[in-house]
Amino acid sequence: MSDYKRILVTAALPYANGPVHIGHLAGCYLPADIYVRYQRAQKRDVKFVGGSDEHGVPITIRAMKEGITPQQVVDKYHAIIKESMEQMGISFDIYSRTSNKVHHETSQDFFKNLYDKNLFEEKVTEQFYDEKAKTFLADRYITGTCPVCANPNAYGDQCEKCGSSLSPEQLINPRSTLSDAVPVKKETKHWYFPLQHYEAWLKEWIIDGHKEWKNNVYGQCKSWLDNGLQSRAMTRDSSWGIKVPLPDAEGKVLYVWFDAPIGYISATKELTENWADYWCKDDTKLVHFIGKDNIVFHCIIFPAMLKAHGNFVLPDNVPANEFLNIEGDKVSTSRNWAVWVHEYIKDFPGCEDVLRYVLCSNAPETKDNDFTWKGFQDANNSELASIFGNFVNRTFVLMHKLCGGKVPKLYEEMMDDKDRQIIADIKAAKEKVENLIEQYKFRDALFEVIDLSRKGNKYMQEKEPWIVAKSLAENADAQKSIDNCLHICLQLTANLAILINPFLPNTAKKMLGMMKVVDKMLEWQNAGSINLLSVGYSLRAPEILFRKIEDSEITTQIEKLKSGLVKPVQEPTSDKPQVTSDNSQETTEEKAVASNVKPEIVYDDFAKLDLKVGKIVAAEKVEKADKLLKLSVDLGFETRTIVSGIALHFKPEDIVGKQVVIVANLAPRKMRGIESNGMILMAEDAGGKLHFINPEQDINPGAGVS
Ligand code: B3M
Ligand code: ZN
Repeated sequence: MSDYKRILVTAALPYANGPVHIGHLAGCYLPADIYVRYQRAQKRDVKFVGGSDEHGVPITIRAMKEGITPQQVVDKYHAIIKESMEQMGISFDIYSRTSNKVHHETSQDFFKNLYDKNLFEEKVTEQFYDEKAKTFLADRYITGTCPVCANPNAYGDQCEKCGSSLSPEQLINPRSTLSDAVPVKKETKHWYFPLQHYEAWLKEWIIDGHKEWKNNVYGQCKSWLDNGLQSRAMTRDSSWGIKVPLPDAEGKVLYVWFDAPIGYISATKELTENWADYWCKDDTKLVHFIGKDNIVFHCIIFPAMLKAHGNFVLPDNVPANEFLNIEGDKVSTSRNWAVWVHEYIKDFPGCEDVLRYVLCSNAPETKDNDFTWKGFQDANNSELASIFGNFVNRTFVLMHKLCGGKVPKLYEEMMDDKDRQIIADIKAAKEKVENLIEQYKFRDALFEVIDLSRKGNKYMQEKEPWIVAKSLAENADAQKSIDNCLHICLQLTANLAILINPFLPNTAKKMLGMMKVVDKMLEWQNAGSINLLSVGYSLRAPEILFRKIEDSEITTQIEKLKSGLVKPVQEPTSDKPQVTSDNSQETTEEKAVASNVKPEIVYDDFAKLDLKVGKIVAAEKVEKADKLLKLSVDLGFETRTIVSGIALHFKPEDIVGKQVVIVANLAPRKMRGIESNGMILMAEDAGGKLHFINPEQDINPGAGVS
């Protein structure tokens, strides 16, 4: 660390297409937060940046599913995610979002920089196009059979079953995930970043230069590099995203994986005017915390981009975690097999640190790991509460009972080997925890903290001050022995507060309250000292640090999980975008609530409707029919006759000139001898009054509605 002047920590930007679950926390947010809190306690110059990833296919798919705009999707989920992060104590210095102006500009400048240096290859290729949905099918909009493992649901960019990285052309029997249509090939131009030009440099930088990276990270990089790199398109055909800043790039946006990591730079710009110190000076230590599915982007593609740009530092480390499974099964947001953070906070108020503890002590640091509710309960009841909490509580209770509620004196001349050993243990714990955190081994580091409290319990058990107290009358040294034990236990408690602080900040805060000391005590340099609490200082009554978690609470959670009742704010979404429509998490209860909704249809059903904007150019009453009006509707390419049952609501002369939405491909139907060719869409308000559905402002008749 000594070679660095400042540390910049990033945590992957979650897609703002759904709430966060505990797998996200365990994967990168919690380890990043622990690291940052520790660095802050070391009084090092550290900044922690993050934010929502608001572009790309995951967002547009979510918008389609919820029937809202991509902007509405990101506004909604950004707010939810940000709140969950705050509640869990993930202490970002800034939690930004990639829809911000500064980010659009920063990404476009970055692109222009590479473009002006002639680093992109401009290629016109044939890409899959969905003629029904009238759109190119990038990445996850296309599925088919994996050529490697025959998984029938591989995506256009990756097979999630065997992990192969794919291009859409490689898929056997490709299908559009939008309409299920068989896509056709159509020409389109894109800008490709020739990763192969950076292969030799990447090998030198990672394979030779970063042997200290975690095995899972180093191994994945090596296998990518051994397989050889290829040019990768850095633009997409889409209407949602950052516009390609070139004159001939209508309808093209930056590839989400081009802009998202630049989001770290934009967020730093927003955070501080000294952002360039963090990004451009060699004595910055840049650390990216991510989940394993993001390794290639952070270790290969983004560094190659940074290298190509030339002005930026490269990551010193990318400590990626593996995945956290739930009750033995892979997290699946579409099946709602997940523990949602905002749900947890509601169900276990005040127990944020317990979740932090469980996720860290069981973190998937080297391999996938399993979260079980039973394990959660055990970790709380038999580690946190009965080891750590118990030690602190006993120390306080005995100090009040046997030492008058004040920090007793330490009689050095009476110290024995046990006293000296526990003091040595305190000093050793500091070193161990510190080394482990610096090596991103948070699990082991946390174990050392708990282990120190375990040693505290053992020490107290051996010293038995409550037994010694019985001999106070006949033994002149009894009080001194009690005082020594409790003096040491109190100093140990103060040390525990410092050591636990990066992991369980709320607990550390509570402990400060009990000891009546200020935040400053938590500075890391204070750890290892046994002079943290002054003799004679009176302390508060103990507070219970960890309440017991009851069996019934666990049963409830397991039932919730199994019955799919743990419902995120909307239909859950995937961190890895799921493109198939999947409503399996909808429970009977929810169906009943939504019973005024017609039975579900698939996109194909919807795609059969041809909805168009029309303009009413003439209207008259139909003879002998109170309710009917005969309308002439201009559709741009033709004028239609449509008979509509709206005569009780509108006068013919009032509606001429109005724009309406019609179903243009409804089979003709005769009413009162007049052939009606279509149907006008109307909304009915609570009072039964009808309203036209029309565009916000007049547009050309014939415009499609979808
Ligand atoms: N949003 C992918 C993910 O959530 C992506 C991370 C971006 S980090 C720059 O898996
Ligand atoms: Zn496969």
